[in-house]
Parts: sequence; C-alpha cells; structure tokens
Amino acid sequence: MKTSRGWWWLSGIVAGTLGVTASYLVAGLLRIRESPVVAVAEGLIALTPGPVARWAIDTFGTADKAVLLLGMFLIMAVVFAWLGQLARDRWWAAVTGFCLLGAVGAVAIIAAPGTPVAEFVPLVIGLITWLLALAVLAEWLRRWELVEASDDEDSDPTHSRRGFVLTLAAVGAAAAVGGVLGRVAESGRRAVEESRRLLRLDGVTKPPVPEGVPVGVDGIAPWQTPVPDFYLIDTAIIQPTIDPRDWRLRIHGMVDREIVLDYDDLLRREMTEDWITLNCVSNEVGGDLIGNAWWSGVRLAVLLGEAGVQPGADAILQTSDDGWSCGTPLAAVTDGRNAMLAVAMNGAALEIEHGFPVRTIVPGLFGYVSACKWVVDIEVTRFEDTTAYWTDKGWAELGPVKLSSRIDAPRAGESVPVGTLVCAGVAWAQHTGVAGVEISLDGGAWRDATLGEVPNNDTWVQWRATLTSLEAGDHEVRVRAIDRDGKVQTGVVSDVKPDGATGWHTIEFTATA
Ligand SMILES: Nc1nc2c(c(=O)[nH]1)N[C@H]1C(S)=C(S)[C@@H](COP(=O)(O)O)O[C@H]1N2
Ligand SMILES: [Mo]
Repeated sequence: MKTSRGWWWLSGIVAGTLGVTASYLVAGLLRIRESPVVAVAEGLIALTPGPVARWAIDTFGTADKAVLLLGMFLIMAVVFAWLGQLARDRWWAAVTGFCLLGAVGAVAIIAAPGTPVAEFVPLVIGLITWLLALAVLAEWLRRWELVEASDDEDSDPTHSRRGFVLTLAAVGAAAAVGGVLGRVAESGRRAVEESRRLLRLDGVTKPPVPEGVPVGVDGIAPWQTPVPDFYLIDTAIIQPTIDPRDWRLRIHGMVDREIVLDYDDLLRREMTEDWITLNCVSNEVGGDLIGNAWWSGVRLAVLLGEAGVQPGADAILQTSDDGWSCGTPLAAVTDGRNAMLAVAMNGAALEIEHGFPVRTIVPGLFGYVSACKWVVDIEVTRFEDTTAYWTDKGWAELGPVKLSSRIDAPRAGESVPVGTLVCAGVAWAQHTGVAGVEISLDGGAWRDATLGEVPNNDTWVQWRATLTSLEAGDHEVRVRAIDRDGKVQTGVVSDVKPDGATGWHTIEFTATA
C-alpha cells in the first residue's frame, strides 16, 4: 500500500506556504518595499487590460486587491500541491517547477522601477526554504511508504508516520509564525510610511530647478537628483522606522541647558531651506556616491544657541536611532553655513531610507562625519574625548569634502563620431564653490569649460566643453576643477581611505568616421 496522494499534496502546500511566509518575513525585516507575492500582484494589475480592471473595481470595490491576492494564493496552493505530488516520483520536475515560479517572481520584481539587488533576497530565501521543507517532508513520506509497502509483518509504519506528521505540523507552525512575524515587521514600516504620507510640513517648499543651472547636455546627471536616484549609504541592516510622534532629540554635554525636542517642537522653529550637494567619502574618482537636493529643516546653530554651548567644546557627537555615530566639528555647524536638522528632501518629508523623520545635513563635509540619518542624540563635546563609528575604523576625524570633478559625457568606452564632440559633467567643492573647470584631450593643454550657474556655493555645478576637429581613433579626456579660493584640483591619485579620493577623472573613448 502506498500513502495517499493527499499527503503529498498537503506537504506541497505546507512547504510552499512556509516559503511564501519566509520571503514575506525577510522582505519585512529588510524593509523591502514589497514581498515577491505583492510584486507579482502589482505586475498582474499593471498587465490587466483597462476594461477588466474596471470590471474588477466595479465588482469588488476597494476589496479588489484583496480579491486578487486571495486568488493568487489559491492558484499558488494548487501549484504547490501539484509540485508536492510531482516530488513523489520526479523530484527534478518539482525543482523545475520551483524555478519557474521563482522566475515569475523575479520578472515581477525586475518589472518594478529601480530594482536594487536586495529585492531578490526574499525571493531566493523563500525558494530555498520551500525546497528544503519539501525535501524533508518527502523524505519522511518516502520512509513511511517503504514501510507500508514491505510485506514484513514486523515493520510497523507508526514510527515513520509519526515522524512525517510531526514534521508537517512543525513546518505548518513555522509558516504561521513566519506569517505573523512578517505581518508585524511589515506593519511597523507601513504605519510609519502612513504617518509620513499624512504629515503636513508647513514652510517646506518645492522650488523648480533654478534657471541657467543645467548646461543641457544629454547623458549628464540631472542637477537636482530625484529622491529615488539619490545614493544610499548606511550601516543599518534594518533601517530604523521611527514614527514622528515618537521621535525625540536630546542635546546635551557641554551645554548650559540640556534640551529634549520632539518633532512638533522642532517644526515650531524657523524653517531654513537650501540646495545642498551631499557626497560620500567612499566615492571613487568618477563615482556616483553624490547627489544634490533641496533640503528643508531647522538650523543646528539655532538649537545649539538655545542650549548654550560652553567654552572648550569643538565637536558635536551625533548618534542615530540605530546606534551609528559621527563627530562633526562644532565650527562647521555654527559658522553661518546652512547646517541643518533636515525634515524634507526635494520638497517632501524625508524617505525612511534617507533618515526619516530627521537627519543632519552640513554643507562642505562628507556624509560620514556630518549627515547623521535618524538622528536622536547630539552631545556637545571635544574631539579628544570622543570616537565615532568610522573614525574608530581608521577614517579621518575631519572630513571636509575635496574639490572634485567628473565627466558624464562621453561615457567610458563610448564610440562617437569624428568632428565635434560635446563633453560635459559636474564639479563640486561644497561651501567653497567652483570657479572653473578645465579639460585636456589626449594629454594636451588644459582648456576652459563653460559652467552652468549655481544658486550658492554648496552645490555641484554642471560644466560643458566642445571639442572640435576630433580625429578618428582612440582618445582620452580628463577633467580638473578650480575652486573659488583659486586652488586647482590635484592630479595626485589617492584612495578613498582615510579622507576621500583624489585624482583627475579620465575617460577613454573612440572617434569613428
Ligand atoms: N544613521 C546613519 N546615518 C548615516 C550613515 C549611517 O551609516 N547611519 N552613513 C553616513 C554616510 S557615510 C553618508 S555618505 C550619508 C549618506 O546619506 P544618504 O544615504 O541619505 O545618501 O549618510 C550618513 N549618515
Ligand atoms: Mo559616506
């Protein structure tokens, strides 16, 4: 006698459900926008022809998404059951089925705009969990079948049956726990996302890009970086999700009066806004760990003034909700530059990834010494009395940005027509300003590029230069900038560690007739 098919179906469904909840939990923990199932659902919605979608909305009203998800789960249950049964005789066929389903999930994820690799982690973990769970269940089922099938009077199927049933129960329980935990992980973020969307930030404006700023060349990074394209750097595996109602900032240390602020207290202060370019010390020459945005917030100097900084202090130690820290020169946040506790970026409340509800921005300093995301604690102190996250690991204590420039067009390795070529890119020296940019073709004399305008000295500037009578063959173009103090960007090549890369960005390209 063989065990009934039903057990194989049930094993398939239970193992599949565990895979789905595992991917859901991982998505929730990693703060990934959508679990693979939701990604597939969104993909289906996008693919649904208009009339069908309208019919669904008319019929199911606001429950249309829930109906879709339920339908998908039912279909998946059938597929899981079927794959479970396949696993009985043809394990390879079951594995192929898993891979196909995984591919559907992967396509749905890729179809969503701007997909970081991390989005695939839940999918892969879900698939592996599912396969492992099914393999273990199949193993018990097979043992049970063998015993049942043997004619041996002594062999008692109780042991293998009990082993199977217990494993099935364990996998089912794990799926249930995974589902509940995934729900908790996701709803924490969803609640904060919702608070974020419902915020009204009075005084936050959203101006257009100033006139004269773009130099109008294709292939150059936009002067204002859209938030979804803004680089992301942090050490948080799980990014803090802080409801603005729960946010507190403590300012203490070498101050006359310790201050504890909540979000409303902060917003009651006068708002400051500006265009500021932020970049990372880990940005290689020619790299893209840099972005420019319109930031809105409250000046740090105002709050430090209220607290009353005591003589002898030369630093503030900022700490984030997840325990990351950075030491910032006190001078840089009190010398009149627009160093702020930012609440908004490009006219909308910060995204969670960029430090919601409050992060620091200090023009002229690398992010690792200044731009604390999810900031909750500021201690006025002395550099000699403190250490911080990156300085502990050998990075420089002071992190002023370095005068730098980048070529965006042409691209490395690009093939361009002979004759006239427009080169373009960006240059930056926040809080000093860029006075000029020069390029050199094939090691020849430096020639001036034309600069776009800038609203202040804290942003990057776009540049363009036209090369004429470009001959056929391989070429090399390099760029350097000159700041408003007259300093010329150094060509000496140095590594990003300990205080930022230097060297001229150089591009090789080919001109063809
Ligand atoms: N809490 C926290 N804040 C942080 C970091 C971090 O790891 N944790 N990284 C810093 C670094 S190195 C940079 S370059 C900027 C990047 O900010 P962004 O991710 O908003 O672009 O954040 C800074 N603030
Ligand atoms: Mo950074």
